[in-house]
Amino acid sequence: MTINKKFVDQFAIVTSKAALASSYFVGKKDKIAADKAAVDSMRSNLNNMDIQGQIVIGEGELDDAPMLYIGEKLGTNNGPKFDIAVDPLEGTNFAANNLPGALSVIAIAEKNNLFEAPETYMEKISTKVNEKNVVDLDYSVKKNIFNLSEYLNKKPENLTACIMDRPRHNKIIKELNDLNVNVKLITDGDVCGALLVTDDKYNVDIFLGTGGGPEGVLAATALDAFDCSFQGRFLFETNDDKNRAKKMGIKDFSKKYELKEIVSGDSIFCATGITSGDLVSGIKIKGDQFVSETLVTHKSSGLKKVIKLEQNIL
Ligand code: VTB
Repeated sequence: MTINKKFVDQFAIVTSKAALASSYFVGKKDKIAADKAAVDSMRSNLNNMDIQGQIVIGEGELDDAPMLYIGEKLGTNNGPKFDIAVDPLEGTNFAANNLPGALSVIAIAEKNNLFEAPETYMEKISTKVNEKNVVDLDYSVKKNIFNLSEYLNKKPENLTACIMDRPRHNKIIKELNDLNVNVKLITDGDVCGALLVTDDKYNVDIFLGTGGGPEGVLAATALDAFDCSFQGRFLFETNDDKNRAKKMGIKDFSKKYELKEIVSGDSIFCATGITSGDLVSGIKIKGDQFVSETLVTHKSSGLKKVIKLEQNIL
């Protein structure tokens, strides 16, 4: 089964409208308002679509998220059954402070094909090389860099690794520095960070480090369409984390997930820029119209490109 291509445009419209809604709060130092605007817009537009959708990754569980909560059903109930993962505002700090890289993101797969990721941290690794045993979460940083260097025929000093700038990554960053690898530090937004391996124009060979689990699933969907590699391992630190994971059906807490275990079958990914960043430009308002840029992928048709839409502001 494949997902009809007409849904690509429909989901791109959903993320572009959510990005527009959030864009009114850019630079206003109010993360919550910027997020709420994107959530409200995304939810109402998804509800207008002829789909039987269910949120597998959203704003949290019902208790703490009245909207786009995990398990929430969306759509008119006429149409295909989809698993839906959303991050209506990825990079809340970027939007609140008018910094580059705020995105509105959605990933879709056919029902039961998208991993329901708990809201915990995930150790991640992605590269453009989709070959077994080159880069692996179980290898040391040194082994990954040497393998990648050999495979790409590039000296370590000509490789670039992208990683979030966090104290928890100090050891990895030191190892990368010792190996003379160029390090691209990002302050937030590891969905985008992971996707920088998809095209040589970004000059990133490997993305690694620990970030949000839900963000890992979103990134994995696009990486699958780009035929890049991804592995993730959840980190369950507290008993509470473990209990929630158990409820979601996770038995092995230290399992390393391969990309295909996170997303399988056909999928769609859309990421619209709220503020301009590496992947896409942000929302621009021109009179009663707005212009959006969305990175879209559709696994079965091989579509992967940035689309520019000009729509009326209603
Ligand atoms: C990432 C990143 C987000 O949170 O998942 C990160 O993609 C992880 O959490 O944009 P910490 O900030 O605790 O490291 C964000 O940076 C913010 O939601």
